[in-house]
Amino acid sequence: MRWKNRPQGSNWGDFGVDDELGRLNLLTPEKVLQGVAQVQEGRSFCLSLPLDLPGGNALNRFRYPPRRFTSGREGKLNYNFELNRLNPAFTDVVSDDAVLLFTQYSTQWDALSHVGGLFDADGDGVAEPLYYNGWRAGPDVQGPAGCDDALEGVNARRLGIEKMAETAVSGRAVLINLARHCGRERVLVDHARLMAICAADEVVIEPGDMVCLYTGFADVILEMDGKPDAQRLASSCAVLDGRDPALLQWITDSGLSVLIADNYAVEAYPARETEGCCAALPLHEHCLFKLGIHLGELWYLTELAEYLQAKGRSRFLLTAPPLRLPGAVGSPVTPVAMV
Ligand code: UVW
Repeated sequence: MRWKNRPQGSNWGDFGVDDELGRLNLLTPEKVLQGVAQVQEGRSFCLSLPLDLPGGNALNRFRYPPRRFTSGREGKLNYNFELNRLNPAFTDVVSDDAVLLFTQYSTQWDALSHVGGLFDADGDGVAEPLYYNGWRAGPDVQGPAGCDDALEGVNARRLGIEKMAETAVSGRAVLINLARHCGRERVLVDHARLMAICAADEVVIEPGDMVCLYTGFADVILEMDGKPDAQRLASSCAVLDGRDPALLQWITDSGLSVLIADNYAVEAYPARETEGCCAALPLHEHCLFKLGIHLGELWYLTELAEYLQAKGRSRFLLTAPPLRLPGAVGSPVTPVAMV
């Protein structure tokens, strides 16, 4: 057993001592069938931004846009490469490329190895760095040996994003349209506000549902056309109040399987100031660390939200596997909604 004590409010061990899927365990075949039942018109929506947005690194100074490049071939580049260089009889022209991609730059999933916490799980009086279900920073989520090694050697041996990909991430999803009620101002949405919006729009969430929050933030990004204004981004659109205990308890009690938004971090970041020692990202701590709830961020939900509003609906079929990229702590994703 890796731990004696589990964090208060966590579900560590409930899905098995060695579980790496968390609440994805609730995305059962029954939830897939419930999702399929939502497909009535045969329309599909792409829920990803172009992956070179937001543009620059104004949103997060440690994350850079994708860089594409190619390799050399026979003294030329392997791009628009004419195969008649190999054999004069060949008529083919080929291009290959590679990409250097920050897995959390644009539309993304956070793996459960993305955010952990300091917690004394072995009861020795000293808090250790841990992730969901007590998997350990170091042996299980391996960091580089030193700063010079930062480009190599990072490897989530446990809780890597490939575990999520292997489930295929498909089932019924529910959209909550925060933008319709909150507009484009930066609004902190707490439990009371969220429940009032769900009641007004007759949105019902059942265990295993994937929950999507439409705030309009991705529309602001698109309007900035690759040249984001950091101040405007910081003051735009709704964010969840991760410091509201009632909201966190609702996430626990609702049984939602994953939580998704079109904004930067689902929750307000930085979170409201509070006294004492605490997580800077309280909703990340609650979801990724305590409950094993994957977070989707910077999704593009606009056209789907407009469609659902026009039809008086909130539910749809969602298929959204990340890349099956072993050991990664996040992944770009091209989610597909069907209605
Ligand atoms: C932040 O870094 C604020 O959020 P995330 O890593 O989930 O994008």
